[in-house]
Amino acid sequence: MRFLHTADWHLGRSFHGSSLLEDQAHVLDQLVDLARQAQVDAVVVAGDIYDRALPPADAVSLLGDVLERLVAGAGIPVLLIAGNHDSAERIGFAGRIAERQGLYLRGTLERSDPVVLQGRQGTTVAFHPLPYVDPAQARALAGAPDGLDDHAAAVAHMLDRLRAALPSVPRRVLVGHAFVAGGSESESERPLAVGGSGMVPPGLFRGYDYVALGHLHRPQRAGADHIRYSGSLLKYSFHEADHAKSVSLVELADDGAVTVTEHALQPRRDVRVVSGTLADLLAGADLFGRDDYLSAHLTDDGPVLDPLARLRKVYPHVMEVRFRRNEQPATGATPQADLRRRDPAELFAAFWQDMHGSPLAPEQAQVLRTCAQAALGADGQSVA
Ligand SMILES: [Mn+2]
Repeated sequence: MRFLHTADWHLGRSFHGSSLLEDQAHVLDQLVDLARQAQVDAVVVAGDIYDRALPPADAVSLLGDVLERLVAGAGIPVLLIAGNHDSAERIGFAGRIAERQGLYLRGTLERSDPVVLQGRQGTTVAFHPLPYVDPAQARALAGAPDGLDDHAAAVAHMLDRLRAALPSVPRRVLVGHAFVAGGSESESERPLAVGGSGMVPPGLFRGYDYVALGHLHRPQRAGADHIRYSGSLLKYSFHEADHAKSVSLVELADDGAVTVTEHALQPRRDVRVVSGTLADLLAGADLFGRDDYLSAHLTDDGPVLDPLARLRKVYPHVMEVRFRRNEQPATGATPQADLRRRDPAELFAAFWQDMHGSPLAPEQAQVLRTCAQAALGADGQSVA
């Protein structure tokens, strides 16, 4: 059995106010091509299909188009589950009808029957869909025991339900959306629990040959080599600039042996952090990939006028500007007490020293004294 494991598409997401739909369509084209060329037996999408419960219409159209190409066009079964960003009911809409065509949509937690698929090489695999488990929804299920207070207890209960519905199939894959302990977080994930981690221990997943996870946006293992996150489709924050986004091609042999190959996705525009003085960047210091989504970290010491608009003339997709000088640790030169009694020019000089790590130049100090005297009356009180 050979299948593609992907997750966290977040269709309809925007990046610093700019729609990513074309970027998402661009990498989904690659995913469809890979599924066809590798002749996979299935594609599993482990949640966070959309970025929000009520996705924009063009995001719904994109998903419809991709599913049509995979399921109807290439005859590849697709299994989708809801993540914490999705509306469980909307993802599962018309699921029992779609299943007849090879499209398996699992949103809410009621159903526990697996999706049993036959590989081209003959291996039969039971895929267990485990959409994002909200503890309150798990408690509301018929027959739920007491004590489903956190994610670990709720997921453990849901896995018991799935195992109870197990057919006599030797190979099993779990498709889930959860924060499994041992994984590392990124900035663009929405935390699952307020005031707690929402984590579940990897030991809960015993008995599965492979666990196809969604939620964490960096491709990674979680506690064991066969318990894995495929990572998101794209970099959804500048903190992910160093991630290599990919989809996982999973080969599951008759004897349960698993081989995973990560296939890189080539984004339409990369997400990068560039740094230098404004003059250097405007002069084209980083022209390679000038169309990428950029976070510009300016290293200028002096004042910089309207840097975002000026940078955009060279780099059309600069999304933010930061100043490296603001990131210096305070030197402690600014006096903490009796600020009202200090001379404003002296106070500013101390503040400058604190921010820059070097004193004001004599001519700067002179300009400052002149300004302070103009702003303050002869008696030292403000005239403004
Ligand atoms: Mn996500």
